[in-house]
Amino acid sequence: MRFFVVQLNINILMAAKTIIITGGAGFIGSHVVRLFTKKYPDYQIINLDKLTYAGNLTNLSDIDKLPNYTFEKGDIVDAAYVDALFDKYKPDGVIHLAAESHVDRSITDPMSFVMTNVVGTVNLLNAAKKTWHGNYEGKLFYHVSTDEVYGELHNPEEFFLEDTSYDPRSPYSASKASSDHFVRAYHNTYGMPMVLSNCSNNYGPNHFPEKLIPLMINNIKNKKPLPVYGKGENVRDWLYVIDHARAIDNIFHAGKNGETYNIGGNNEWTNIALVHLLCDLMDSKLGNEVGKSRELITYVTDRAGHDLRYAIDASKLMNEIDWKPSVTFEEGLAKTVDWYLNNWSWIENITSGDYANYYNEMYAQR
Ligand code: NAD
Ligand code: TDX
Repeated sequence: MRFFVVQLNINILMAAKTIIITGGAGFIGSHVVRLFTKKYPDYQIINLDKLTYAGNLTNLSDIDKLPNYTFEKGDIVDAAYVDALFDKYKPDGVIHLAAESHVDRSITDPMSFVMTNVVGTVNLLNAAKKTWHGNYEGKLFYHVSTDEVYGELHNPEEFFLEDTSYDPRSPYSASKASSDHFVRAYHNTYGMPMVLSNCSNNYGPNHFPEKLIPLMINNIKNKKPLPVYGKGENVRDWLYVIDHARAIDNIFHAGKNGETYNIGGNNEWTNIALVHLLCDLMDSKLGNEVGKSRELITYVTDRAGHDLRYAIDASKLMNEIDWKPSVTFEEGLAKTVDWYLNNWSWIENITSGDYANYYNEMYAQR
């Protein structure tokens, strides 16, 4: 019976569809847009992105000529704009990734996180509600969230489960937790069909170089200090970004209405062990003397309110929906380092701000 229901959902959702993917020019969003445009040629994929400092259309330069791909530059905080966009495309599905995503920025500027992550999400929910107008057949609002909403773990035996109580401890995680609550509230109050996933730390190509792994790769290459916060003992559970995109695909098509799914790599590393690994990998790729890059490690003042450990139990997703990571951490990290070294202009353009030119050349005249 359960198999029949899942199969029915897949069939309904595989028919030609229009899907608005928000934040599709960002790190994870660009991998989701690529997967959906290539795997589902019958779907029309609308990428709605404001192109903040973190949005970069060169992430999608290999697929942006596909006939089922459209880019719309816009701000989810602008309710009138969002309403008009939904009216124009009348989407069947929304996959919502747009967000302010960097914890350190949320500490210095919490309000931009409230605006995009909370107000922006509610604007999207309202637009979907108006467009679908109670006719929810074949419709779905997919909200992409984070493991940080669950707070931090101290007991090494403990993992975040879908029913772990929320305990956000940074302005970023508080804004994501709030948006999660709104999505569930719209499901409960208005019957909005939704699924939600909470994923652990992603890594891979196109990761913005303010985040730990690409920042370290960039600094190692440029022989700059490697800033490790505090004692480097904080633990993160790392997942290859393409495996997150695959999980989103499977949950979008086979997830149960109203349900939450945790996504994680079962792959915990202290920050210092990970930085050591990256130093050694980069030294071998760059032909450096063994141990050379470790000399760049510099312990710096800890992040305020730094969460100690995140660790996801993804067994619900693995058991109820067919998904498991496709690469080991060793493979994924080697692919990631190779991608950065082979696409060094990507990181150079970002650090010099040149990537905005791509938008100006490709879209601004249209
Ligand atoms: P990112 O910062 O790389 O990309 C965010 C994208 O959203 C950018 O393209 C940006 O231009 C766009 N955006 C920001 N504000 C906008 C606005 N007001 N209107 C329209 N577009 C806007 O983020 P990411 O790391 O790819 O994360 C994507 C989503 O996944 C976020 O919701 C984040 O909370 C969640 N998430 C991230 C991770 C991770 O490890 N990176 C893990 C779990 C969940
Ligand atoms: O320079 C650094 N030095 C350092 O020690 C940076 C940038 C980070 N760190 C530490 C802080 C964290 O313990 O490394 C760890 C990872 O830091 P980030 O890459 O900033 O990620 P994190 O704070 O764990 O949040 C990430 O995972 C969950 C994403 O940025 C979020 O968007 C996602 O929701």
